[in-house]
Amino acid sequence: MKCQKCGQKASVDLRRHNTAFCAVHYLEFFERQVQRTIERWRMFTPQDRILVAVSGGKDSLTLWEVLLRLGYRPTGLHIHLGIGAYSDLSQAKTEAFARSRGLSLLVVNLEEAYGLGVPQLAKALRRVPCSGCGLSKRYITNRVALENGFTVVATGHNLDDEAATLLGNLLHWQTDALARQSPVLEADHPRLVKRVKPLFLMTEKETVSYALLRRIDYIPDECPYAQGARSLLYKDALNQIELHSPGSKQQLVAGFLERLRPLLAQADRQTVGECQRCGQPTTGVVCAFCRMWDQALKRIPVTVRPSDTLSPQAVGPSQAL
Ligand code: Q46
Ligand code: ZN
Ligand code: ZN
Repeated sequence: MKCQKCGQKASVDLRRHNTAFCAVHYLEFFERQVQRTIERWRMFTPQDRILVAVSGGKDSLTLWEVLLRLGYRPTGLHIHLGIGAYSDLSQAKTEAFARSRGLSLLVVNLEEAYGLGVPQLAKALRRVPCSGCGLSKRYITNRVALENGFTVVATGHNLDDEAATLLGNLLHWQTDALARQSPVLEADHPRLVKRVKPLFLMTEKETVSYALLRRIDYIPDECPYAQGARSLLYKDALNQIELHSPGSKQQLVAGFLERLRPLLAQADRQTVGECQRCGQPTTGVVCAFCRMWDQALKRIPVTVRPSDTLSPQAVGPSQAL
């Protein structure tokens, strides 16, 4: 196949767009698509203070790279989850990326801040690791963003992630989760920071192609707990459909956002107050994060108690407000 732009040999074949590009024009295409998504969904402007949640994997490092190349100056936030060698390597890759580009990075260590890493937390809660992990990541990113003056949090979720989450939510009729599934979650409370997903229209394969062509050194291994997660089953099923009908994943996600989500979001209006314990937004009296840690620390008592303010460790140059 030949590049649609210059006629040279194509490096990336995009069946769902019925086109192909050489390396140079693919990188250009990818960055232009992300910029369009940011503008079309009014995610942020160059005046915003952007905090990118960076795991050290291909999606989040790609997002950081693209935002930089588009002229934004985002700061990274890495959360060390305490998942053995996987977490150590994830942090090392993230720090190396930040250092190589002179970027500011904040690091929070879950175990140091709260007393337990993800595996011990799961054991204490007697739940799958992803449930405590996901809740902790959402809580910590919001809190760090809020306490450090960021106006928006950007995460690296891609189209495959969004389509798999949507399929899972539909299969189990999780209407609350469906109402909140969006590439842009506005800050509808003063202690909530807006959250956006600028890569939500780029597939996993497209993101990997970008990362490889830009020689981004990401952690190639998946989290050990990702194996066996339901989301992988949904991703496989969606890949089968996409193979026979290119463009299906985007149709599913875009159709949902256009037709169904507005109705669900209208019906889901809840009053958000502040957690009595930590002050973070919640629809209850005490937030889900504080309740979860209360429950875990009852079973595995540790000396560290959730602190009033999180003090992330700064790596690299700091960004003035
Ligand atoms: S890091 Fe955490 Fe993921 Fe690992 S424990 Fe599950 S949620 S799989 S993105
Ligand atoms: Zn070309
Ligand atoms: Zn709380």
